[in-house]
Amino acid sequence: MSRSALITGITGQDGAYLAQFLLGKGYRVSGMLARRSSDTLWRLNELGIARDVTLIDGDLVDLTSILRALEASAANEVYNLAAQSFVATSWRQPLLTANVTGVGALNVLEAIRIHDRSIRFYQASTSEMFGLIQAERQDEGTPFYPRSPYGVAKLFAHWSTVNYRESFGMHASSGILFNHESPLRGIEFVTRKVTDGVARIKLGKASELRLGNIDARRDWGFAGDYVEAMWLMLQQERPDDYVIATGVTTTVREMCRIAFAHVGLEAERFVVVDPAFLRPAEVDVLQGNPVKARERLGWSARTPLDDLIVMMVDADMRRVGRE
Ligand code: NAP
Ligand code: G4F
Repeated sequence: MSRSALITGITGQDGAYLAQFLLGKGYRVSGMLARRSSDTLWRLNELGIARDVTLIDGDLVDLTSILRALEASAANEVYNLAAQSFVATSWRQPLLTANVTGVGALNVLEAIRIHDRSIRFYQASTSEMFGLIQAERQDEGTPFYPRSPYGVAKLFAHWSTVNYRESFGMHASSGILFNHESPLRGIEFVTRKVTDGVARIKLGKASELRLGNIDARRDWGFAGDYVEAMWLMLQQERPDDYVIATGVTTTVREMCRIAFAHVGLEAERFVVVDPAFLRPAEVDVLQGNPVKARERLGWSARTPLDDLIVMMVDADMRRVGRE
């Protein structure tokens, strides 16, 4: 019997890669499409899969639209990737973030509980929940301490997932994913902002790159590797929570150096620290411990940061060159 998956957030970075991955496994793939006025299909088009997926109108804050999407897709697996996912925006739109990123996940869980409890559920949890870190390397047992409205909303969604697993016996798993990037990353996130900026400077279309806290450290991996871990979680006999990370932490400053060096430039000559990009509260450092994922799922990150950044700079050189 062919398997069917519903992805909320299919037009986002992870949604596009996950859709491609599941199509490759022979799934029928449906995705929830929130009403937007501009072109949100660019990632699916770039991967060449826009025509291979079924798009269903719906919004995470509208429970009835999720119920309709479950019905229309006949999904056996639901991946809840939709969110207001940009941390900086969450201070400017805290209530929207709480509604979409937090309560939205509960809406999906409720829809599954009402429609068919045997549907397997994946929640896109995040290392932002660790925030002000309580252990040098964060694993599934590390206490949470979110530092943004986004982190708080994700923690609500995370515990809702655990609660529905324990209350209703649902196969609900939570992937605590550390930062993952790709050429399909949104331009507002720091890696893509840097690789796009490098391309513009190299091609003479910009003269500087303004950033915020370049001493922040992140555990960066490749999104294409991480979507496999999502799928693996739903193939396990029992639902559970897993940290997905590389285990390596790097400063924004060093990431910039890698990106500029790839096109023969020195980052220090072009990066300008601009207080406008500092956050009201910062997550200074994240470094995951993905041992459980390696041992139970057989998953580990495959793409080193240098390769990832080179892939992103090359993609942005092509894009900016075409403009
Ligand atoms: P992304 O590129 O920002 O994608 C977010 C998706 O959510 C988009 O498809 C967006 O649709 C959709 N969306 C936003 N509001 C919605 C609403 N009200 N109803 C329905 N859909 C809505 O995020 P991503 O990087 O792919 O991340 C995927 C998920 O993993 C997110 O939940 C994120 O918080 C979480 N996460 C990401 C990372 C990471 O490093 N990337 C790490 C940990 C966790 P439009 O395209 O129409 O805006
Ligand atoms: O790329 P960022 O915006 O990602 P952030 O805040 O870590 O959040 C991302 O990863 C989370 C997983 O931990 C996801 F849950 C979340 O949805 C999102 O995908 O910022 C990374 C770091 C921060 O410390 C930020 O302060 O880079 C620093 N930074 C310095 N200058 C900047 C900038 N970030 C952005 N976006 N823009 C800057 O100019």
